[in-house]
Amino acid sequence: MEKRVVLHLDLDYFFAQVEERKNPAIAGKPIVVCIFTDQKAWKGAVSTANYVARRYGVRSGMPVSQAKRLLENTDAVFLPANHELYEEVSFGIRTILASYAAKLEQASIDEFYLELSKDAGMEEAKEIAIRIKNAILEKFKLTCSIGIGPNKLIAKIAAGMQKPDGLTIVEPDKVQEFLDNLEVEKIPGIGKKTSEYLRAKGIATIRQLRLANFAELAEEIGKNAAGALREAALGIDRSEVKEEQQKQVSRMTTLKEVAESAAELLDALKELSSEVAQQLQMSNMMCKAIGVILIDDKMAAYSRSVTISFPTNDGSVIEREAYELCKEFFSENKKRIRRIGVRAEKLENVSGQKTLGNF
Ligand code: DCP
Ligand code: CA
Repeated sequence: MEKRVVLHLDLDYFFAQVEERKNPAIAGKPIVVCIFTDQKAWKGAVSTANYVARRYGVRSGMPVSQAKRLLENTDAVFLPANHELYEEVSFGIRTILASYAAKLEQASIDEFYLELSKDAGMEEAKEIAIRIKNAILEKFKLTCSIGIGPNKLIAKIAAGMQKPDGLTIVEPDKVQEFLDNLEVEKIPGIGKKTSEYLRAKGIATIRQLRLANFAELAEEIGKNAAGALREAALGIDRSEVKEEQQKQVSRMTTLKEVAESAAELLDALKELSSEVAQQLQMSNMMCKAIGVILIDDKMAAYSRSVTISFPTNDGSVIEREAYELCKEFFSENKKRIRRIGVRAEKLENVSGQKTLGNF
């Protein structure tokens, strides 16, 4: 097996941290980001909470009403999730990471795997991790936790070890030592059922799992599941960092003056569209959809997008569509816009396109 250096990055209490950064006045208070089904009736589920709120027992997925009870008599802040904003931040972080990795895989809105160049040693990997943490802190004022190891499994477990703002490095020859003392639940993907099953058999740590009777496990939970557990217990993971096709190209800018109509956005749209078009041309791509992101003076984000009939990487086409979207937005909303973004979506390779000439 070839030697690899894999880095896993996970943003700390992501949605809540973005909210904290947006409004520093609430930092230090318990913050609960909620997916409301009825905000007035406190109905809905907790999306995430900052670490202050977690100390009171608040967890992702919990009913909002329960979180409210746990935080009674505190100055807790409950906020509705602002997905557009988190997507935008996530995309910006992805862009930072792309410049550090030989391969980059986005595992979720706030988790990434980076494969570092083959000859990067652990020392160099550590330096890269520190630079990445600083870049994200500087640009987005956000902390993250990073794990580095010889494969994705070890990197992911390592990233969770010293949250928040952690950096954990597991040298290839320290993998077993690292795993052995951990509880079996640290293995990503172990569900409640498997964990209860293992614990009922007296298997609580990864060391105990490694030394377990696998023939017996295979008989009881199936060969595949037992095999996967065995490999994880030995720190083996052959899965690759999968670099997906870029899905979108976007550019954002902060306006010099607040805009309250599409006409006031024209100059910015022109410039952003031309930058997006250039980026598409450089990557030999066309887009089949165009979107705009509008962020108002309260930091609320709105987005609109439209699918076009022919793929394009022409700046003036992108600008025209973006302008129409902004007009539509202002006809429906009265908002004071502070930041504006143009996004090319549904990308495809120019070379991959079927043109009449191919037939
Ligand atoms: N999320 C959600 N519902 C869940 C779990 C997560 O809406 N049940 C959202 C909110 C989180 C984001 O996804 O901010 C990332 O999920 P994580 O599991 O990474 O949790 P956090 O980033 O909030 O916290 P941590 O610091 O533990 O990573
Ligand atoms: Ca996270």
